[in-house]
Amino acid sequence: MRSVISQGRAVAYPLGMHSWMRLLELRLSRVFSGGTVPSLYPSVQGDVARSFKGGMNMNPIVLFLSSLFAIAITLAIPGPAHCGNLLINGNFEQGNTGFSSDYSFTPGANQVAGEYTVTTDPALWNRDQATLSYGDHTTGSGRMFAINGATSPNLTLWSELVGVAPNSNYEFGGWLSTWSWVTPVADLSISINGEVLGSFPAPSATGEWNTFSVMWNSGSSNSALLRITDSQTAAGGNDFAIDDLHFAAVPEPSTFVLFGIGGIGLAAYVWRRRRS
Ligand SMILES: [Ca+2]
Ligand SMILES: [Ca+2]
Repeated sequence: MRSVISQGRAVAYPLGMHSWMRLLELRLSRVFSGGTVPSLYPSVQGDVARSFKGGMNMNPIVLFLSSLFAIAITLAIPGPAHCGNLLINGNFEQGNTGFSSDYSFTPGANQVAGEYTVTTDPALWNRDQATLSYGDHTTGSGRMFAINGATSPNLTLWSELVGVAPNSNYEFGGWLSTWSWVTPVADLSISINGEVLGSFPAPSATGEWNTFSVMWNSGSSNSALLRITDSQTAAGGNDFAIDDLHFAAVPEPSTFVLFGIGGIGLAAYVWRRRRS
């Protein structure tokens, strides 16, 4: 055992529990103390300097092993914390697959509201003079989901059912553009399991890709029915495209902390090795 003296009290740590743990404890104790933390930045600087010095004075093998341990614990955390995009075809590069829609799939020329296609360029699908020619969001030459907004409200234009872990946080988002200079623009509504989580108007400028996203906690759910609707019902205008949809778990803050501790420890180990 060795002790670290800080702020007038001594704290004993087992060998191998290096000073980064002390820094974490200081930060968390202040966060949860409920009091204000005046002049936080100079305080953090001081703590980091002391902790870094403590880490440097450790046996490098112990520092290396404890860093690996922190990273291993992080990677071993069960659940969805390390999953990427859970959608099958969020970038639409596979074409008209992986999702459901109440709209009519119309791979030929579009002329009326309520139709969609998956295309590399809206101008290849809708030949109106008001339609802009431009590329998808993924690469500029890939595919996008192009929609001529329906006149019936709240039809599902895109949906997918995804399995989730209960009591976990997820982010659902994507990119949205307008392909006709005729107004009004579309107004997307995002819902999961019937709960509306956000509304996003399409860009007023044609051919620009704007991002949108919502956060969601799964609660007791084992699945998420992701749904995008358009609350704009105008036939003229209301022409838009979406691309690069993503639905992914949001890692817990504790995951970031553990991973950060491991990463910093490994960096300190490498630094120490180069100096010796
Ligand atoms: Ca794409
Ligand atoms: Ca239209």
